[in-house]
Amino acid sequence: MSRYVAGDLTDAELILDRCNDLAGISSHPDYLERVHLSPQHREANDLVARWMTEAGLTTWQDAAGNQCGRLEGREPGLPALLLGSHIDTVPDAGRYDGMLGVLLAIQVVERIRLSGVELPFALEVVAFSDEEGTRFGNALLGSRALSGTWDDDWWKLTDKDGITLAEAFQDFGLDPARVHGAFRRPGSLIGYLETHIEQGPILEDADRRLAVVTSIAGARRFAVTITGKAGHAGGTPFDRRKDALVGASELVIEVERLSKQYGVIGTVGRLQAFPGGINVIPGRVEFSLDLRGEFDDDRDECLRLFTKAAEEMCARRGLGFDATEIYRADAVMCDPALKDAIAAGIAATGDTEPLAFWSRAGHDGMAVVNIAPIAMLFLRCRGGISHHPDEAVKKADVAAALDAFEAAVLSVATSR
Ligand code: HGY
Ligand code: MN
Ligand code: MN
Repeated sequence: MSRYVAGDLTDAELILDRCNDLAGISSHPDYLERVHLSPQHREANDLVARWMTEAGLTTWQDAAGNQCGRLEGREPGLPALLLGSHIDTVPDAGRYDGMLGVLLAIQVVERIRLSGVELPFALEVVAFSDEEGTRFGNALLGSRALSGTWDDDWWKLTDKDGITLAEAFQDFGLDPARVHGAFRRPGSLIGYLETHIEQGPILEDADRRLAVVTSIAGARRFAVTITGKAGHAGGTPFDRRKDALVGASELVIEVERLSKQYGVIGTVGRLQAFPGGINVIPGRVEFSLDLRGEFDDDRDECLRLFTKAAEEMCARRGLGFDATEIYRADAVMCDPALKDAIAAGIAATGDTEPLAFWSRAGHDGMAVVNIAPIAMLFLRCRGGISHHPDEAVKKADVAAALDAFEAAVLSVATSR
């Protein structure tokens, strides 16, 4: 079923070289950042489209800026098995988060095309345009358009320069009024498979290459504001201060404490004190809250307790508290039959009892699940490091993931 020959690393080398090519497309000269609807997004889409064409796919960019490609099955017009991942990044990103899954999917489609196998479905590859939500705070914008869960309220979202999502769409050459054209009606896709680095240490700690993903954590993101009163850092006695930063600091510690107590994962990734003078008591603090968990109930209970703690702290310190939700994607289960195909794929590389665990990271499958069953293949990344330039993978693991993913696709075909 698989052409896997230990040491057959040529395809893996090509994928890693292409990850390096994409890593060179950044809005910053000294670190990798490529955000939704940016000139760098355009350049990356064009490069991925070229690779898709070379692999024998017909290509198009959909109405939401996702770069797509298609290889027909044994007859034209069949529903498709969708493969892919995302090509946008976080700030100062690694070069494999998302990109590896897109390039590996292209390589699998080319392998199957060259093998002459005629599948009972078409194969499509998608490079989703905005899984991270780096530019506008809300995430999964490309996959939510594709899966018909777009909300027109998002058009007024703004980036750090005050550009709205609608303006960014138009600047990119897209028509906001046509975004719903990206919607893939149910029935046009038989499923979605994504390969992604684990972005955690479980595989490396277990000395395994690959794993089956059982579910994807549900996440909620908030913009939190603590308001106090700016004042003189010298003349203001402590019993008369309304120090927004000291109050916010209590809450940052509380996020970690509640997370550990409830087995969820809370992170404050961004915090800014205003007015920001070295000799001025901060009158306002804005910080982000990312709260996620395997089970939505645990996450939401943690959120309730965080809010309660915030209100109690603010009453005690004479501060104000506001939390605005900017993103929500609830936990999703992977499809049992597609999980079996992923496990069969991993077995084709010799691992007949693969690890299976939930993804602590979010993925586009959280949106695609609205129109098709989903499954994911994880591969090991060094030290579990991700969302950092030290993100790294082994060539042999990429070779194994490529073979497992190819075998998983073929397994879907034989089970239909
Ligand atoms: O935040 C996440 O888990 C994903 O990397 N966007
Ligand atoms: Mn990521
Ligand atoms: Mn990712």
